[in-house]
Amino acid sequence: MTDLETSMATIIAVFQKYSEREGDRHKLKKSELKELLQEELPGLMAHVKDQASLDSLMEGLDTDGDSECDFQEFMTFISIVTVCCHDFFAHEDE
Ligand SMILES: [Ca+2]
Ligand SMILES: [Ca+2]
Repeated sequence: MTDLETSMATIIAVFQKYSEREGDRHKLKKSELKELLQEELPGLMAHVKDQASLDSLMEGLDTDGDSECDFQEFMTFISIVTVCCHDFFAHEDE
């Protein structure tokens, strides 16, 4: 596989690793999302210290309002975070 194909497969595998733990196998409930963020995005989570911040992050992600994060919602979140990282590193070169 190419680097990009591997990256896409990795994102899917990471999502499933957490979404399968409890309840709906294809969705992240808040506790699963929290574990994913803490274990896979510790740098980002350093800025999400309290429960209120996590709650508002989860609400922002949950566009269809079912209190779970499905893969589409997860990808939207990953896209935003990745674009922010890209912008950050783009400005570092200036
Ligand atoms: Ca689940
Ligand atoms: Ca949802």
